[in-house]
Amino acid sequence: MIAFKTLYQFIAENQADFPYAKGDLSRLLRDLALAGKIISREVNKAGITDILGEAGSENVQGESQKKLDIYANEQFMSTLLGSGDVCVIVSEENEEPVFLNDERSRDAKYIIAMDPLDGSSNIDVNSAVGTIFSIFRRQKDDAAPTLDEILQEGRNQVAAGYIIYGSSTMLVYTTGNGVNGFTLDPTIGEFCLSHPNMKIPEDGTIYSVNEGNYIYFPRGVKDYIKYCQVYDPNTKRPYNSRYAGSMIAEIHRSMLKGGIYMYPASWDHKEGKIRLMYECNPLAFIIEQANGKASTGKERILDMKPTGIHQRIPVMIGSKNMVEKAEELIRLAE
Ligand code: AHM
Ligand code: MG
Repeated sequence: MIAFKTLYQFIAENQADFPYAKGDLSRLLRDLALAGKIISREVNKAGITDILGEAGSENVQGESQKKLDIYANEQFMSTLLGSGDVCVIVSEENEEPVFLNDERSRDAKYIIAMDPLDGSSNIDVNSAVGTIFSIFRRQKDDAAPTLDEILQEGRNQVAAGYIIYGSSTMLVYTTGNGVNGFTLDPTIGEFCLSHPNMKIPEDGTIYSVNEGNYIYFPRGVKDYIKYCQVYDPNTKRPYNSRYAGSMIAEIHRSMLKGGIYMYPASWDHKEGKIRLMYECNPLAFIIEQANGKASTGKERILDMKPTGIHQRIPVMIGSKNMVEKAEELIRLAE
């Protein structure tokens, strides 16, 4: 008999990671995993069901169709707000924060920022997509959290994770005590511990950036891309270029093989494209917990005070030595 550990067993065994929580954070992680399983099911059958299609359009039965990113958002919203543990959710799909609006809100301790389905345009071409989540714990007990309490620095996160819906579905998360990865076994419907104590290699040979935008990038970013392409056997250059257009796929590959993912600022995206609160912060927390580095090219992502819930920033995330080299060339170009 092969021994394995399910996510639920793992969470129960590691309660000591969050002494302040009385089972509520464990419950929250289990709720996220449950919603993830439902999304995984829908993503897997996306090509053959009516759910694939433009939001607002109608299927042949006259029922309105939903795109999977809207479906995923509704699934996470109802699971998380239904639990009573979450007082507010910031989502890529909602312009404003969504509050728990009933008598349980006073006891709901958690603030969640999430991208329910990142890279969702990849669904249409059967490539990997992902869910990203960031969890903060409320510091105050009074009524609903203010915007200022929602706009916390990423270093205050108590947990963060991503779920990748790829050739298999995996959930990777941290509570600030290392990173662990769980693969969904569809035959038993459980996430099972498959990647304990994940560490990203210090160095890598893969860089991921939308090189079609090269002309628009600042000098230092161009210098780093050129650095990646120079012949130097001592540093295993030129590096390989891989870009799926789905951040979770790039970050997950970097976690396993080493690499750097970049979405820099450019002429047409002055602030960059990737959102601080629900895309960069959780991935930065995970990458740092795995010994990697997450930067804007100039500063540590987890130290940034968000100025708005949908704020965008330039990002460089991945193997420590690769990110540091990129930062060095950006500094030199100034
Ligand atoms: P989204 O949140 O609208 O899906 O955008 C985020 C995605 C990332 O997953 C991916 O790395 C990037 O956008 C791709 O953008 P581009 O097509 O500009 O390279
Ligand atoms: Mg996104």
